[in-house]
Amino acid sequence: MPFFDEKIEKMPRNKLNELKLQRLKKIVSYAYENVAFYRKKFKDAGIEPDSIKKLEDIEKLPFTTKDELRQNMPFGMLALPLENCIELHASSGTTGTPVTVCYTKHDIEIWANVMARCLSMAGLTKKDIFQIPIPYGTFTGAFGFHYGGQLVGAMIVPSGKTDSQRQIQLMQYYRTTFMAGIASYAIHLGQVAMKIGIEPSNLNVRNGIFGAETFTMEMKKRLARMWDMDVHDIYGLTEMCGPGVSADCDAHDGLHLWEDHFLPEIIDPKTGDTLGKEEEGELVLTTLTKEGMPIIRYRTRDITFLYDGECECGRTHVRHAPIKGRSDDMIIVKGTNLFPGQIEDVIMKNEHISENWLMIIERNDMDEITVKVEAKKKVSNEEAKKIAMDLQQKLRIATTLRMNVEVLQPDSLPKHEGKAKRVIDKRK
Ligand code: DLL
Repeated sequence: MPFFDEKIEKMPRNKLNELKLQRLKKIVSYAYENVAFYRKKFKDAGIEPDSIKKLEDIEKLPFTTKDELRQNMPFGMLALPLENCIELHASSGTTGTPVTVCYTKHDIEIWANVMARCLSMAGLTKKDIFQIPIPYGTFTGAFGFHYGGQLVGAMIVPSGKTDSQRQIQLMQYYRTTFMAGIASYAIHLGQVAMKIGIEPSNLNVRNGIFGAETFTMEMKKRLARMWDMDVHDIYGLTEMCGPGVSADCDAHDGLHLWEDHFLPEIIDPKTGDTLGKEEEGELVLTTLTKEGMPIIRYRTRDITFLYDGECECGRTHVRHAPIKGRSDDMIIVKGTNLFPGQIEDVIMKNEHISENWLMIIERNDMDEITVKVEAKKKVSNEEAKKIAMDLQQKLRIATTLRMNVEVLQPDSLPKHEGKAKRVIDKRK
């Protein structure tokens, strides 16, 4: 494999734990000494950096939340004078003030390194023509794939924000073999290709790596079929670096999380208590090597679980299940917890329905959910009714909730070029 750091990726567990502890001690002292926010927070909690003697001592440290980062934006969380940073990126800000992260040269090098690991684990080589149809901007997506792809040595096609039809033309022209991006956008691209008479599976793309939003197993299968390609899942967030925290190998059995740079924990989102292996909860991450903006015990809000055990690829870094959703995406309807992914799973299993869907929740006398889907082909009222009844029944079995289902004609719902918005909660 062209970019495979065997010494790190297959490091025996005891060695990896030693390295993590050594780095944890260092980053906690570094944050304490250089970031006023952490100094105050640790002092308020009665913690000194040398309270960290073993890995479990991390539980003594307070969490960092997105709101706290926001209160200190844009540059209040830096551990170094701004002149030491060479680039910034920001979260999309869909839920409030964007979180800005500043990178030193070293931070960018580490980001490129973990991205290169993810990409080559997914099969990228220097022989690939690697198209990146993600806007290049403050969003971390495009630059992360770009830096990692460069390190692997692939030929990058930085197609960025180019319109969808042209993305397909570029794929045809350059004979793109590998693409990155957001899963729902890759589906959209496939549909655009078909509209202009090109079967996506007849293009040269044989591998894709997607993330930035929850995408279910059924969505992965659809993407794989549509493009006749292998589909990999990549996870990350601006606060850590961007994409590159974890990705799945060819075993497709969970995502390997690069523990030499990010320390994961799973907590109960309600109580903050640490949970054990294979217990589902909120992922909490600590940066172990960040210079510009170290973050200690960051509450990601992403729901997953961790599991050990040897992976057939030989990598030793812990795996996590695909992200189930965000704890703040979890909707409570009629007292039942519901994740949009549960709906998507049912919808994707229905071969008459396209990948674009929308859920609207209203409160009349009671909570009422309406799921709107698009038929793949034009349908009569009779056919639409039949599909709707079938979906309604399956959604009820999967979620225990009764939902209204509307089957619309193709292309009726809004399209998304970035992260898809699936839920409109009118009760708020
Ligand atoms: O979305 C980074 C990224 C770009 C990852 C491209 C992968 C590919 P943010 O905009 O800060 O960064 O959003 C981070 O997106 O906390 C998750 O809720 C969600 N997310 C990211 N990757 C996945 C994934 C980028 N593979 C937030 N599966 C995270 C599910 C994901 N959700």
